Amino acid sequence: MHRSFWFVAVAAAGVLLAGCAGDERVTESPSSAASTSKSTGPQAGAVPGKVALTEIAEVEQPTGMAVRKGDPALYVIEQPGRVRAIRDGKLVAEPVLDLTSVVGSGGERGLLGIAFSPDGEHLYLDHTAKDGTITVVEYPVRDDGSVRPADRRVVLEQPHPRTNHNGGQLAFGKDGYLYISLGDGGGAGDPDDNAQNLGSLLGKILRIDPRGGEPYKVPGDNPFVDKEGAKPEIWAYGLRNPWRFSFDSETGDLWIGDVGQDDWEEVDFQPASSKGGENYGWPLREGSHEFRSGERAGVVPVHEYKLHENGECSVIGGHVYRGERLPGMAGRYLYADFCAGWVKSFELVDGKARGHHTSLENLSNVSAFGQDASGELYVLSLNGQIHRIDPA
Ligand SMILES: [Ca+2]
Repeated sequence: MHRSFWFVAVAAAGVLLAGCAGDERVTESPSSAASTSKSTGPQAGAVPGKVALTEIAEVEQPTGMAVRKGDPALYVIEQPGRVRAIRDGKLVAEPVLDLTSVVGSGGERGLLGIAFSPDGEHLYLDHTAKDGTITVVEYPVRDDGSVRPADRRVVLEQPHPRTNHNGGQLAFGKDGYLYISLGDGGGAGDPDDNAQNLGSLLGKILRIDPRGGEPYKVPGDNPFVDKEGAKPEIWAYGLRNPWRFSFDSETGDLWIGDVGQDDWEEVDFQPASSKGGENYGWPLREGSHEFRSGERAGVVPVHEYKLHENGECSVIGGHVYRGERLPGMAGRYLYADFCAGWVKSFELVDGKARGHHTSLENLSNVSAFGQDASGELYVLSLNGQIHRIDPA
């Protein structure tokens, strides 16, 4: 059985999967390991505590969320190509931007990523064009949060030969640069050998200064700027489909959920002190396991899990919790599985994932997480709902 992409469940279902059975979105008890550690506040060993979901909006196929400096709205993207705003707890009826005429959507394609510049003055979107080309665009944002469609500036275009593995995450690091994830070109097993090829942008995370030049500037301290034949935009490589990645809003550490092939889903970690250039192994390794014969160099994931054991199909990378309302979650990394419908978390202790805990089950098609300015987290379901994670 070939499993090559994460929207497969939706594609197989024809439209979107129906909601989960009932509303049993309650937590399990904390794991015994966590329970036995006395809570000492938001440090190692804290008990995650029970959580509940509060639905804040319903949109069409949400794939990402972002917030803007000085603006209390939550901005959500819809896979078919719209940017929506949630203001004062209400979904604004008129889209901020409607790109449905230029976005190629369906399966794994669509409007896939959103980020605002740290000063809040520019909006960045990652979408596939009608012909599948991965496209990163920029719009100036006016003070009221509105954007003009005519102000579109194309920052990056990368032809993509197949429909699956587009990556699509955008995020600014604490260094002020824009990081962009791209999948390996699709198919299965990286047939074009892109992920290990430094001459291709596919299967990579890029790092650029989008305002430093036209169409952008490559930071001079990127890891491969002086390497002959390498694309200087590359920050990290050896990735299959880094669908969601995030920066820890406190430490600046980078967390990557890289969707696996047939056996292993993985979470990769890169400390904020990294100078870039990490090889995350694909397709030589899937997770920490050999996939294709060859040198097994590179960085192994801090966490991996086996596919299909409980219906798992694709990891959905999340965030390190830095909010206030769930003190037991402080410093824990939350992530999900698209098909299995759970949200789990762990903490990183001496480079190892510890204190694994399941917070939520029976969610439907988790596509992404969101994080607001206070550090509170949201779960997005591809069938429409946007939930905030609250104390139970
Ligand atoms: Ca890997």
